[in-house]
Amino acid sequence: NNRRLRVLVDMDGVIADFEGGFLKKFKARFPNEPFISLEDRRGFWVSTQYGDMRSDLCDKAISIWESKNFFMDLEPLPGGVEALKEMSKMENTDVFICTSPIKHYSFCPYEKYAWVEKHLGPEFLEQIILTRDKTIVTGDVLIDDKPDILGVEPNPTWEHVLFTACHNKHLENPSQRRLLSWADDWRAVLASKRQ
Ligand code: BVP
Repeated sequence: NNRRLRVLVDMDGVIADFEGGFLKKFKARFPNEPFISLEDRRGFWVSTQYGDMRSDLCDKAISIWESKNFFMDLEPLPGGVEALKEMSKMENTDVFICTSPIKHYSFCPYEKYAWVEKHLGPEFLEQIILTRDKTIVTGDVLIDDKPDILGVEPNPTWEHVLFTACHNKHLENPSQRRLLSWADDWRAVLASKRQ
């Protein structure tokens, strides 16, 4: 089998710490408001869980990631940058960062490019796919922390491997493979797709 392997890797929650960055900036900007600890996070949408706690907290949460420097300031998640650099050097392997920007476009798309250049290097700018619909992107595997990845294509080419995050760790779906972190065996996941 001499076909190249195409790996799609999500950004927020997989290589960049969206949840940690959000909580830190939410507490700093709204020190007198209640917040949800990472331990208590449930559901992919932060805004939904904050809105369920108190309706006005939905817009307050959204204001955090719509602010300048939110995406730029996200810390890399442990091992993510190293894993992407290593897989990009593997033979017959193409790695793309596949990430959905928010619709408030003033800062997010620019800062995602700047983050990749800063943490992965300028050569990785060639590998960025910004899309709100990941189902139309072809690949062998998509490593993503969002449990349900839907779009216009009912049968995406990729296998979605769920990357464990605070909001999805309690979900049980035997038909979905997981990577528990970048310390987990991502090399075996790639190897399984080369068969
Ligand atoms: O740009 C990120 C943050 C944003 O959605 C995008 C998710 O991209 P992927 O990780 O799927 O590539 N986002 C937005 C909201 C609420 C919007 Br209203 C949210 O609660 N969580 C979240 O991640």
